[in-house]
Amino acid sequence: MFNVILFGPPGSGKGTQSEKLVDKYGFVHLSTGDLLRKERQLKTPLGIEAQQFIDKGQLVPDEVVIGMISSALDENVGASGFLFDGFPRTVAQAEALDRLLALKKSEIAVVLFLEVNEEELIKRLVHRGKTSGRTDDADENIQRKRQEVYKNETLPVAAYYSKSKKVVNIDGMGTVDEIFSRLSAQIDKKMKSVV
Ligand code: B4P
Repeated sequence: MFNVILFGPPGSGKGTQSEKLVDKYGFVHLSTGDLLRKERQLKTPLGIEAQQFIDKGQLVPDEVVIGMISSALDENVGASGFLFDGFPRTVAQAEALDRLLALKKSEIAVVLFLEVNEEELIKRLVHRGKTSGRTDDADENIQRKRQEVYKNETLPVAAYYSKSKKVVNIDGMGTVDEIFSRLSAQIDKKMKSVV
């Protein structure tokens, strides 16, 4: 299995780039944001609980998202690789993911870190809010809160994977296609080195 984490702050383009990467490489796409929104649409108890956190710009509790990822991994036995999008968002989630993959005799091959400055992030998210209908896109205060949560709780995940030299920084500014080329080049390079 060849497993990739697409990492970066809210609005850095993880969802946008994931779609293109899945098309090109055939990864199984696991987006915790998408999975949580699906639960919400179905009005499951998990979805209703999660929405209270999402609407405040906070992270959903670790045990909830780790449980979701664990089930998704089990549902995709035989996959040739996973693309993790928006997960892990805390060090506890990263440790749990490493344990879950180890049980499947696998690991993370590379963490691609999309770097975008904060003003551009807020601009993108406020723009997305005009059409997305997402409650967490609705106002700039929630956006600022999400960026703060990212710095305090999620950024340490990059330090965690840096210890095993898995992080590759990618310039996340530019057109969608330019950024996609940068990401693809790094995946191709890494795939060659593990074969
Ligand atoms: P997510 O759904 O993961 O979403 P995101 O971080 O907001 O956005 P992403 O980086 O995917 O940006 P996108 O491509 O859309 O999280 C939502 C919430 O769910 C979290 O706040 C949290 O509460 C909860 N959650 C999810 N996972 C969790 C976890 N593991 N643990 C705990 N809680 C969790 O791009 C943004 C916008 O920019 C789009 O409008 C796009 O069109 C635009 N854009 C993209 N690339 C561009 C470019 N190159 N130039 C200009 N615009 C661009």
